[in-house]
Amino acid sequence: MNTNVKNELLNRLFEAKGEPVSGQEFADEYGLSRTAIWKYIKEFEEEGYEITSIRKKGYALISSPDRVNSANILNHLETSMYGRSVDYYESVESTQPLAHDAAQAGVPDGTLIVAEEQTAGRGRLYRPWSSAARKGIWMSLIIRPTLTPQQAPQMTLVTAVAIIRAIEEVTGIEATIKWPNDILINGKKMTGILTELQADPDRVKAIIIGIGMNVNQDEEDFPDELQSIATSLKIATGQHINRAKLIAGILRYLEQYTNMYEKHGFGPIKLLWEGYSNTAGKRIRAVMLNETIEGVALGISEEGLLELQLDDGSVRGIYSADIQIQ
Ligand code: BTX
Repeated sequence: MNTNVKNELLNRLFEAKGEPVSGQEFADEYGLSRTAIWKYIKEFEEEGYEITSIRKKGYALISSPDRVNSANILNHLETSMYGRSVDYYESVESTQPLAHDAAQAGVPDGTLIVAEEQTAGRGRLYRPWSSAARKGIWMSLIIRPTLTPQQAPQMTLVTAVAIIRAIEEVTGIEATIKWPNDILINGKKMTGILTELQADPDRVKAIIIGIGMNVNQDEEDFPDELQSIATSLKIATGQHINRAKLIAGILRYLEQYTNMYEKHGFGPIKLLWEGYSNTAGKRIRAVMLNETIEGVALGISEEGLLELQLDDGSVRGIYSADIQIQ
């Protein structure tokens, strides 16, 4: 089966917005038989698409299933680069290593690896990330911005702001950011971000942005150990959310803010970020690999470090830590 032709046929059906697409014309264009087209249509129906066949006119798309495949994302996509190329999987161990391999193989800027389910999703320090089938957004975006390796970690903060804006747009909910990589709703973790880098000493080759977002889980969908600390958009809104639309929104804001970061540096992002942070001004404990310190969070620096005022009055910039708000 030719996946590209199949994807293209699905894209045409979406673009036609319910109007018929001629099977004959599509078959001629790609040098296929009409039977081959008919087989693709049958496959789409098995995947949950409702398609009607209109005599002498062709095939029309009536409705699409709740999937985060390329066609569903493209249907909402308004970016110029991000998400224009999508590798979609039903189930993977983790999208992150697939994205690393794809980046090394030279895929274009903005290529998205997305899966309905991860069986071994991971967070920072290889902690497990629960990624239930068809309930969330489990994706890794490969970007190639003109940034130095030192500027790359701030992409976590750029991504956090983009996600908050997209959530607000699609659901009306205002989430908050817990430095560095958590998005919270009502104090519970709703999204995690994992930013990884492929670089030469002086040049970024690719940044892999892993996003794990709880979207349509009910409380009982989370494993026991997460039920008291995790939440989803469905729990917060009481509504089923269109994941493909949300992905398209995230990609649009992310493309816009990454461009802004490349052109104008971290200043404008820092301002946006501080508006959504739930950390500034609070007394926190920062747990790092080899030490734990306490103090009052002042904000973030131009480099994206969390600035913590310790009890002796001195200020420490923290690169990476788990934060507990006291
Ligand atoms: P993190 O290290 O900040 O968070 C990991 C911790 O979060 C876990 O130890 C657990 O306590 C908690 N946790 C696990 N799963 C969930 C969940 N679904 N909701 C809320 N809390 C949870 C955060 O790391 C970064 C996560 C990135 C995940 C994406 S998904 C796409 C890509 N592929 C992949 O394997 N990882 C990234």
